[in-house]
Amino acid sequence: MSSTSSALSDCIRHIDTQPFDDQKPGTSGLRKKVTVFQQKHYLANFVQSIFDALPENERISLVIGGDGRFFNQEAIQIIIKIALANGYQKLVIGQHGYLSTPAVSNLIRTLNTSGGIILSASHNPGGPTEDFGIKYNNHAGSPAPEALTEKIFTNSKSISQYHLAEIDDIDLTLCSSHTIGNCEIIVTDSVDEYANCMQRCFDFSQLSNGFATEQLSLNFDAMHAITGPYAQCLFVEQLGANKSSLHNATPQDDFAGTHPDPNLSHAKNLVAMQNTAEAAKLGAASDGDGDRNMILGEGVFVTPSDSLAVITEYAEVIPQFHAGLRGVARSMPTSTAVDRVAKHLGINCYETPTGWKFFGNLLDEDRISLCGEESFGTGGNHVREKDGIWAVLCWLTILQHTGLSVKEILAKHWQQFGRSLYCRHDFEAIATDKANQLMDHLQALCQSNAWLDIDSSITAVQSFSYEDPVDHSVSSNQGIQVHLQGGSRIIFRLSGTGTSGATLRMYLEKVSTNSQDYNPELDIIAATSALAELGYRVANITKFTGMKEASVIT
Ligand code: VG1
Ligand code: CO
Repeated sequence: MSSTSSALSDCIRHIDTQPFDDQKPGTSGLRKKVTVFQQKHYLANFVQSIFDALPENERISLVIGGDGRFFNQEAIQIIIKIALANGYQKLVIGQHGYLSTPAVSNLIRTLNTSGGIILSASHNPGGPTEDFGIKYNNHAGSPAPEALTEKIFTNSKSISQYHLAEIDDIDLTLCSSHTIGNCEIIVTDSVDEYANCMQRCFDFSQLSNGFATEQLSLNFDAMHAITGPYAQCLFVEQLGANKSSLHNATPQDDFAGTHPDPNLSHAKNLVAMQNTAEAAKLGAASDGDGDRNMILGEGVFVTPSDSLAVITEYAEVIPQFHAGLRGVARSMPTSTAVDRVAKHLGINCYETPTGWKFFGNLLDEDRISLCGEESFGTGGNHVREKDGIWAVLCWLTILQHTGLSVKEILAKHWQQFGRSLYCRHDFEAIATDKANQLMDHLQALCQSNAWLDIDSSITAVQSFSYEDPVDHSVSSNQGIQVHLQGGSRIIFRLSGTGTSGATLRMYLEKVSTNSQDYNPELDIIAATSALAELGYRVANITKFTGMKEASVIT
């Protein structure tokens, strides 16, 4: 416990600055190369623009933490100094500057702070020449809604001054508490509160029993990123999973030079492990900031869309949802597997634009209890972010309750609900003007009937627009949907998280009730190749981008 009694006002400086014109937050905050953030005033401008966008009564207390990537520490010290100069009364910071994204959301909610700042570029690589990011979450713990990010962007274009307290850096290595002027600065354990939250959501004594009796076993890959300490505490120390269950569990500021993206391309070692005799009942991985998850069984991969549908199907065995689900939601490109389960359960299923911020109001209003995205994101009403570790605990609970293997759970699920064969083709590093031309072409297609001539299987081409049922805000141009006979779809949208050029995403969903398609070993790329071929034709991908194939297929 330390206290600095000298008047804070003596340390406050008002620093003149010039606006940067590129601080528009994307799908999940502002993401740029580290070198961009290292420019003089760049981060400070953005942070001041956040604070200026908030009403005074929302500038009281703040949680700050990040995924530990390169520049995390420096950024936190800058944010502390700007927050002090802007009159914040309480700052809560994760020890070593570490907090996973769901842990920030949880701390905001448990400590009832006015908001939080998360430093992360999620699954993007880290290091001096790689990516960094920052985003603001509101008092509900939810990523700032569009109205607020617009305000922040507007401020960033006209900022002329920011305020900063010239104090020594705060030591983040130990949990401690400091008083500076009227502000209390607390350095808190990164895991404790989150672990308490998980205890409230799941039955830990039952799960421990599952590990003790070897009914459960786990291979978890933290991908050298933030979830290592969380996995150590929850899976090993609290649930008794074997220490050897954890892989790459020490956070590193460059993720050991890897791409901390939990999918079949980037978590290859885990996938390989799950295809051997040493496979655990459940294989899982999480991303840079701990909000994504990948679920594997013994020799089987669960698409994130199927994972959402299965968790919905078995929700009542998860203590958090024992009273049943209020409703569920998925982002528009996520497969319709969850819709079929929701229909069966007689609950609402909302379709939102891509990005977790769109689930916030639905969760706050208790219209939904569970939601997810095809991009390896699943989450519940316990926080306002997707939550990787939580999804793993959901699956462990389901495996234990049913006594079935992941493969058997999927087989049963498809038998009852049909299967959405699903994959995503990403076309990366496209020149921005070419990508925009391609999207303009698709927009034009929506306005005309020209798609009628492309293929007889197309039933409609629509630009997705969303009206939030709670605050009635409208978000238009959220992607193009090509609807096909039988409920299949092809979807196009541009990524809003990249840091160079544009990325086109083409999502393919083939809905099948043909039991031959229920083979978990089915080659999904081959099974959806006709859809892919149609997608290339509809969007004229090769003509606009020059690319004959996708950079990555997940
Ligand atoms: C991607 C995903 C989206 C997700 C977002 C943030 O956005 O598609 O579903 O919400 O990343 O996730 P985009 O605009 O690049 O498609 V994370 O784990 O990067 O915070
Ligand atoms: Co993430």
